[in-house]
Amino acid sequence: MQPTEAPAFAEPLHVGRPNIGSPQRFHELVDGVIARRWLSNDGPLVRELESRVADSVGVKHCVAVANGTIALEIAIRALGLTGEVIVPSWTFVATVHALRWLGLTPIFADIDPQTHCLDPESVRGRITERTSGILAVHLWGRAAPVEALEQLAEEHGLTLLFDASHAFGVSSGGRMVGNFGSAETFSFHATKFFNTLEGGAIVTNDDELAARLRLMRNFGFAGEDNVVSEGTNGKMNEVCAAMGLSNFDYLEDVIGINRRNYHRYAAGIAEIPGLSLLTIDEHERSNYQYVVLMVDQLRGLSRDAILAELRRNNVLARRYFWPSSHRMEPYRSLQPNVGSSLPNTEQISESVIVLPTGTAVDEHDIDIVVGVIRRATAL
Ligand code: T4K
Repeated sequence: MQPTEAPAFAEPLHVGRPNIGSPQRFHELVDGVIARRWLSNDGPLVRELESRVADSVGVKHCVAVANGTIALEIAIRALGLTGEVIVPSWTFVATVHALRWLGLTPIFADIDPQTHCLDPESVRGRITERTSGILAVHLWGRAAPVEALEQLAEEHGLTLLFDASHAFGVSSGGRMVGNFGSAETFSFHATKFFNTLEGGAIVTNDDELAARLRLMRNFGFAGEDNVVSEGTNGKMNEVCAAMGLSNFDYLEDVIGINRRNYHRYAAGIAEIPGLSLLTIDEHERSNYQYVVLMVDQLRGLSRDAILAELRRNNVLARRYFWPSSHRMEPYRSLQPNVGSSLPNTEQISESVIVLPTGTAVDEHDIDIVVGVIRRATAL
């Protein structure tokens, strides 16, 4: 495209444009919140949302919280992790920050380049006497290798926690994500396919752990004047729960649109040499919320040149999660040479572009985006 040419889109096309099920239902629910004057702290809408999430995942307990990061922090604390915890660098930095925030040492393991999730063999090689747990991520909503990680954790007496921020509504081996490890955490941030404005949840089948999580979410209060444990403020408020409930009935519609979008992209991208989409296992349930384009730099294509061309055309694609966490502070300074032991992470982080999808994007938009990409690869 010549610099003088008009962009393909007059308005920006975002990755992470929120899906909003029913504004009318949201307003009705918020009216109820105001009328009741119960705005936060275990309110009726939060409880209803918790039971809907738990039912849909088929898990015993759901503890709704203010965001996905505090979900991780509370879960890590409640599980009593200490010392070193093995984690992928190839994730949103919140996963790693949650460990560091609590004074733990993140130990980076490499990923499988086919799935972008932790490679169990790389995890095995990082286990020491200081390791207390594994924090695995179901990246892009594709389940991590849960069986292999569960086996590894059992073999070495480690706690296994999953950051399932991307994987609400996803299954692995026919079981819903939310049922693996000691606990799993979700993010319901505005940019997730299911959002509560800001929000998140911890799910578990462990009764005692669930009780601890509930206490910690609310400063450790077990009654009006009775603090029985350490705690923080992780509470979800009622307006966030109202957004979640008003979106809940549209979950399958949103997934259907994401699925349609994914296949439209896949068909277009398949015709462009050197490009591919991260595949989705169609035998499992998926939320199709991230469309991840892989650029084969070995064929002389430049990820950043394609991205620049997309952006010039108002397609605000993202380089998630570049640079990888180990190349961000404070990890870059603390472990400056760790990159050499993470070859797949290093390679993948240079080749990914995340494309816009969700209810704000239709098939016509996708054809235009694919056209921009095709032209960019020919430049
Ligand atoms: N673990 C993993 C694996 C995660 O991916 C995340 C969060 C977490 C843990 C932590 O969960 P939370 O504490 O966030 O609940 C975003 C989100 O802030 C973050 O939630 C998400 N992952 C991450 C993948 O992406 P940014 O900085 O890229 O988001 P932002 O605000 O730039 O928005 C992205 C795009 O979406 C923009 O181009 C504009 C559009 N947008 C955004 C918002 C907020 C809208 O159109 N409307 C909006 O309201 O991090």
